[in-house]
Amino acid sequence: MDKDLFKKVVLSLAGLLVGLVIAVYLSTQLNPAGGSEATLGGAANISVDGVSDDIVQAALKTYVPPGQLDEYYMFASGGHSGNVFVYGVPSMRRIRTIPVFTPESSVGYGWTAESKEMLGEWSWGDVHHPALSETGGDYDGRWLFVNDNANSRAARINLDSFRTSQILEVPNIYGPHSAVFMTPNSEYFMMGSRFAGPIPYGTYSPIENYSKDYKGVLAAIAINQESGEMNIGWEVLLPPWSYDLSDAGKLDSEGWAFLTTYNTEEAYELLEVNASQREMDYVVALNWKLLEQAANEGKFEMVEGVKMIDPLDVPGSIYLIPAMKSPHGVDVTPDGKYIVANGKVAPVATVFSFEKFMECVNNKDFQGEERGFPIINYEKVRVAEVPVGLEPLHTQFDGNGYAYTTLFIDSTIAKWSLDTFEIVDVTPVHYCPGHLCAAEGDTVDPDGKYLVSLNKLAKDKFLSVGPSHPESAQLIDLTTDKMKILMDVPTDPEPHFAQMIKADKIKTFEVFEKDPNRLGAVYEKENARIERDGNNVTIYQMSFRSRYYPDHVEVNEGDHVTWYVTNTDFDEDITHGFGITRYDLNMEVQPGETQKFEFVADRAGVYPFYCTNFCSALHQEMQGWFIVKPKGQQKT
Ligand code: CUK
Ligand code: CUA
Repeated sequence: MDKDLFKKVVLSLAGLLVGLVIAVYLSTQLNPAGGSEATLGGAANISVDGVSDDIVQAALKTYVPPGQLDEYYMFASGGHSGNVFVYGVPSMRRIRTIPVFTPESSVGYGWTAESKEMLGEWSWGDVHHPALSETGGDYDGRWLFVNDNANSRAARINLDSFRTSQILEVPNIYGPHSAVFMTPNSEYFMMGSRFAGPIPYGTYSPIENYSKDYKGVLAAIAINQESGEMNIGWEVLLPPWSYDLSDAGKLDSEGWAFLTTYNTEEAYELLEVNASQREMDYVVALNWKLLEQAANEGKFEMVEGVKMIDPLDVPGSIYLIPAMKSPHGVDVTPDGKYIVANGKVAPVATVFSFEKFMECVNNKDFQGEERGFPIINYEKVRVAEVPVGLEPLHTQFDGNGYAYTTLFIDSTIAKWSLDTFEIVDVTPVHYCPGHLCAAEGDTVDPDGKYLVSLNKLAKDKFLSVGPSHPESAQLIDLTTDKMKILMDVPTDPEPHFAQMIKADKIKTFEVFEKDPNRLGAVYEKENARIERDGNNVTIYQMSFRSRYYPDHVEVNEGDHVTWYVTNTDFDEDITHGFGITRYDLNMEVQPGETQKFEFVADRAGVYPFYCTNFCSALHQEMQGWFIVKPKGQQKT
C-alpha cells in the first residue's frame, strides 16, 4: 500500500468512527415514539476535527434521523403567495405547502369544482397571520385560520387533512391586516382593517372626504365549535386609522382585544412622512364581550347583511391607550397581565399593565378623548419602556418569564425579563427580522424550547438565485442562557407570522371513509357510468391501481360535463391524479375520496387523460381518452 492510500484509508476509518459515535449517541438519545425530544439539551461529548463544538452541538440538536419525526409543526404565512407553509421543527424541513387563496395545480386546488367555488373571483391572496384554534388558551390542533390582507377574506384549514375547507368573504373591511387573532376558546377571531374606505364596497367618496367618509372596521368572526364553520358575528365601526396588529386578552384580560394603530393623523397622502407626525398613536382596547352583548341586544344597523355596531352607542366598549409612535406588534403575555406594544418608529417596547388599565377604566382616569373614545392616562398604565433597539416589530414569550422582541433595523432579537424589564441577551439574526415564532408561543403556557426568527432578507446566506434572494427562517435554541442560532433555512415570500404547535396535538386521518351517500361516489364497477340528460353529461368514474373505469369517455362538443372521480384505493398515501391533456384540467383524488370537475366541452377532438400522481409500477399505464365529437357529426 502506498503512503497516500494508507493515509486515505486511515482517514476514512476515522470518519467512520466519528459517524458511528454520532449514530450510537443519537440512538441512545432519541426515542422513536416521541420524536427527537431528547436531541435538545443533550450535552454530547463529540468532537469532530476541524469543526467547532458549537456546530457539532447545533447539528445534533436539529438532526432528525430517518425513521424519526419532528417534535413540532410550524405553520408559516406564505404572504402574497396566498399559501401556508408547514415545517417540521427542529429539522426545519418544509413538509407541505397548503394552498389557500391561490390555485395550486399539484393538488388541483382551483380546478376541482369545490375549490374553484371557494376561490371565487380572486386569483391571489396575501396571508399574514396564521392562528391555531384554542381551548382554554392552549392550541387544540383542530383548525388553522388565516387572513387575506388583499381581498378581505378569512380561511379555515382543517388540521385532520391539512386542506383549506372554507373561505369567507368579509364585507365592509378594507385590507384586514390586523388579523387573525384567536380568543382563548376560539369563540371568535378578530379582523381589523389596515385601510380606511367608504362602506359598503363600491361606494364613491373623494379622498378629501377621508376623515368624514372613510371608515375603519373590525369584524368579529364567530366559529362554530363543532364544525369550525366561520360566520361573521358582528362588525364595529372604527375611526379611519390603520389597525396594524391585534391580540386577544387571556386569563386576567380575557374578554378584551388589543389593536395597534398608526396613521391616527388621518393622512391620505405621503403616509411615509405624514403618518408619523404624532409622538403617540394608540393601542385600541376593545371589550368584545360587551360588543357581543350589544349585537345580541339589537344595537346595530345592518350593512351588507352584517350587524354593524357603532361603538359610541355602547359606552365602555372601546378605550384608547397611548402608545409610542406608530406601534406595530401588540402581544399579550401568557398570563394575560401585560400588553406589549412595539414602537416601530420608537426604539422601545412599551409594557402596559392590564390591572392598571382596568383601574383607570373604573376610576375614569382619562387624559382626554378622541373621536368620542376615552384616552387612558398613559403614565398610569405604562409599567415599562424597554429600550430594546431599533425598529422593534414583534414580541413572543417563552413561559419562563422572558420576552423576545425582533429589531428590524438592528437585525437582532432582544431577550428581556418580564420581571425586571431589563434586557438579558441579544442575538444577531440574518437579516431584518419581522415576526418571530416561539414554540406554543401564543398560548397561556409556551414551551420555551425553540424560537424561529422570520427574516425579510437573506443576502449572503444561501446560493445566489439572482438579484432577489429568498427570505429566511432561523431556528434558535431557547434552552440555554444565551440564545443560540441552530440553523438557517430559506423560505418563500413572505414570512410574516407563524405558529408552532406540539406535533402530538394534531390528529390526521389516513383515508377518506367509504360513503355510498357521498354525491358522485362510486365504489363498484357496476355503478361506474356515464349519464346524459340533454346537454348535461355526468361521469361517475373510479380510479384505482392502475386504471380508470371507464377509461373512454365520449361526449358531444358543447356538452356541460360534470365529472366525478372516486379513488377506490383505501390505502394511506395512494393518491391518484387526474389530468386531461390540452383541456387545462388537473386534480388529485386522495385515498377513498371523490372529487369533481365541472366544465363545458367546448373543443372537439381527442384528449388523452392520465394519472398525474405516481402511484404504482403501472402508473404510466393509468390513462384513458376523452373524446369530444364535433358539432355537425352528432346524432340527436
Ligand atoms: S406584519 Cu409582516 S412583519 Cu403583516 Cu404581522 Cu409585522
Ligand atoms: Cu394513479 Cu398514478
